[in-house]
Amino acid sequence: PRTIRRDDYTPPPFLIDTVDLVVELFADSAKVVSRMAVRRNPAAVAKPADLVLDGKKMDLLSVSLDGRAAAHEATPETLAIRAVPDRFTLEIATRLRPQDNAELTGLYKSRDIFCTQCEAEGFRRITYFLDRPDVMARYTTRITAEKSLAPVLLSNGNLVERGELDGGRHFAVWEDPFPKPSYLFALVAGPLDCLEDRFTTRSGREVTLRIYVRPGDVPRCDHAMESLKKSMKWDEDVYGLEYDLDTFMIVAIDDFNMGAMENKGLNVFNSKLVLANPETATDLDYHSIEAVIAHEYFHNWTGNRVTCRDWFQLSLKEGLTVLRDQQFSADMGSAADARIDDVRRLRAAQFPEDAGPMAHPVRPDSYIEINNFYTATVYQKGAEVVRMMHTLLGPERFRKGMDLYFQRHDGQAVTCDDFANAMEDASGVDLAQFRLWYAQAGTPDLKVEGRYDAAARRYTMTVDQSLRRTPGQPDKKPMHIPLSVGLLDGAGRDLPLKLAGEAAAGGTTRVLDVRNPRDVFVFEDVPEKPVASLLRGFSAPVKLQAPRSEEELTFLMAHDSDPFARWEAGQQLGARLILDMVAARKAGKPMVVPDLFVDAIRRTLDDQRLDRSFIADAVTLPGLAFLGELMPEIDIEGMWAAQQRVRGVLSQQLADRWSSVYDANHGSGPYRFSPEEVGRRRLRSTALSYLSTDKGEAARRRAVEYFENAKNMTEQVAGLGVLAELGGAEGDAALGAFHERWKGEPLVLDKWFGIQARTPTGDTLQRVKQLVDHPSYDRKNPNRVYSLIGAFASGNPVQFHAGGGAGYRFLADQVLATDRFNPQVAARLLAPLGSWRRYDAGRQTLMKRELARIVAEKGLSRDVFEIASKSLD
Ligand code: B3K
Ligand code: ZN
Repeated sequence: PRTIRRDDYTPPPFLIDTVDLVVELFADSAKVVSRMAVRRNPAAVAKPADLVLDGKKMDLLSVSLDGRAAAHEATPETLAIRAVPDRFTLEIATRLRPQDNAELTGLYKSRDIFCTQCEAEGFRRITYFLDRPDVMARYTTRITAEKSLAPVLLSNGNLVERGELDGGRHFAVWEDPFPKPSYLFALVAGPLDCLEDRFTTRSGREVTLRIYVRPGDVPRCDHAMESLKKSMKWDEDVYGLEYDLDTFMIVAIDDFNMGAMENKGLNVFNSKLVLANPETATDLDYHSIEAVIAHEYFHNWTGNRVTCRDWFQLSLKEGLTVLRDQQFSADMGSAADARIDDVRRLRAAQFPEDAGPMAHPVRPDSYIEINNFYTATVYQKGAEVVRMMHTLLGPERFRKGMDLYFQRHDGQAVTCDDFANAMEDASGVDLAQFRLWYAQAGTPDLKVEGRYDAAARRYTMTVDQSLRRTPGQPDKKPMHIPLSVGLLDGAGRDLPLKLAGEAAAGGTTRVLDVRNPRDVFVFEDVPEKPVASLLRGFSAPVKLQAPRSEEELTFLMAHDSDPFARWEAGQQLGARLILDMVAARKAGKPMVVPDLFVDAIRRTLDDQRLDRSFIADAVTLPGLAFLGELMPEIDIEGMWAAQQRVRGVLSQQLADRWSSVYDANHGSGPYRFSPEEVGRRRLRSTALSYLSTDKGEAARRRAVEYFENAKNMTEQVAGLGVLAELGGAEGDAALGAFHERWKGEPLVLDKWFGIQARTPTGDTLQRVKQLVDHPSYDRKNPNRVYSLIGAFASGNPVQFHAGGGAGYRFLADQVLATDRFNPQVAARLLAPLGSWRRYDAGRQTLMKRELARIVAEKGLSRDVFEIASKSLD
């Protein structure tokens, strides 16, 4: 397979100004006629005689140029039109078989609904085209179908005509006034009901909002609709951005490779990110729906109005839009929780990626298959990069930068550099060195040491940065890192900060510009030896090392005014003692949990000033993915044993606290998705899980009671998770009852599969293998596959890495089987095998063996080949 390189970019030799599509849908095929106005691109470097279009997996029916037959030649992935004039109309007819399209890109069928997924390169499976984001055209789409099969016909833009045809067929014509790249094209047709609402923009434009779902699901759309309206309002209030069409539509689809897609005016969503009611959706589902609806809506400006020049610039739209959805979520609930959530996710998914074989810059330099680069690095780290600009510029200048970006680039396909230029020009802040964040892969290590000079009343902070090599990038340059810090006095109060050379103190939180391998910052007029609060708000995506005593960390846990840093102090302390215990265990010594940690957790539980969500966050131990990143060689059994020991000790020594938290947070009244109620439920289920660690009779009884009395899906799932881990008769009974009750609800059944796949105890692999053969399992449905195979391989490290390689073999078999029909899903499943370098020699051999077996397979997709072969490099 061919490697595509960023440096090879050249502007397209031709442009397409308009596309008129006629799509005729039938029970077993679709016919597409595309009529395009094509002209040579004046900005092109080369002037080729032929027009070469992208296209694959279709039957070509006819080609005509300006109404006459045209000389052409098709290969499996291209169509060349010979010796074309400077300006012409091209008409191409193709036939497709959507019902056989199990890749779920291009035009496919999800049960009885026709739908499309074109990002990144799916449009070329619908018709031959210049399928690249810098070719922007105005689309008109005429859809015809039998009325009884597809009563609803949708595409981008505004509905301009509809009517009846002979033979029980009907048609609809949609016109999108905004030029767009082909990846934003969408078409949906089928039996759908809709929830309708309205939104008036701040300039008075009336927008009709519609959410289309399968008949019967309309009552589960209210939360999605509320989320949409909040998003529209928020984008006006915070960024001054208004919606620009008369209708905004969302369609929920059951078979979807990822979360959702921001097609212009017609977002297509995985139904799990639309449908919700308290009986079937958890708090986490409610939260994800709100966040993803916002994310896709925000793309209308960051992605659609201003799009990417090429796919290497993917983070231009994704990093920026993730930052925007994070800001939105912070405004909708607790900002502290939201930030903790962002960081947890970054550390669990992106840090390992940055340390593994697929490590790549936020703006990658090369790829074999672009679908493999919809990664935590492009999305989550990309968002951190934009957030750092926000930190360096401050909110006002950042907003000016955004305004300038839209003013300059509305209607264009641009680069990450164009974005940084707008930020720089609007603010006057020099971002030259900062741009390295787009170019250099890897997570910087930051070492911070402080020294207090009592006589001089001076506190000196020495900051060392380093960046390890990553694939293809042996030598790294120092980065520009915004390091947000504060200093606390002995009573835990923030001290006013004055840096050497400043006339007066300014503020109690300062952002230090770290730019060199070593930087030294001197604070003056410091009255006493302070405790430093470092990386407040997680001001940069780095790994921080600071020699702080356990007492200092517990002090910060109790006093830091920055909620993120306060939570982080607890995580650092927890991680440190777990890692100490892992080392002790390895040396055959006892694992001891220091009282100081138990006391700190007790104080957190007793602290009346803290809200419940924060307490739940603060008493949750660091996860295995995060801990693993801190170890030179990941010791899964050791981490698990240590983590369980800490849980056990906290469970015993704070038993009275967990009980009272459990009892006090019972709750009453109907389900509400509010920060307070979500926090209450979270804290209560956290207490339940601590109360269940001893697996005793009382614990079992309590968990059964909790599960049986659950008043909503959040409680049911929490109870079921605890019972599944407890195992035994209670576990089996609960799983049986849950299945019996929910076997008709696919989204709920996904949770049933997922909980079993994630159970860290018992013979989980055996169970997962049996579940693959369960009548409710569907290997073609991505949600189902992720909830079983994905949850086991990525969400259950203890079991995945147990059993002498049986888990690895199982995963490889599943990847190969899935790759035959859905390469994107197969490639995503594969990722955990890539981390083999991080384990002991025995596991390395076993993991590599499976990767080698995959690479050796004939007919492998580009997707799986790229990940498997790079993982072995
Ligand atoms: N832009 C889409 C992702 C498309 C993935 C293609 N493999 C959803 C999003 O990030 O908003
Ligand atoms: Zn996105």
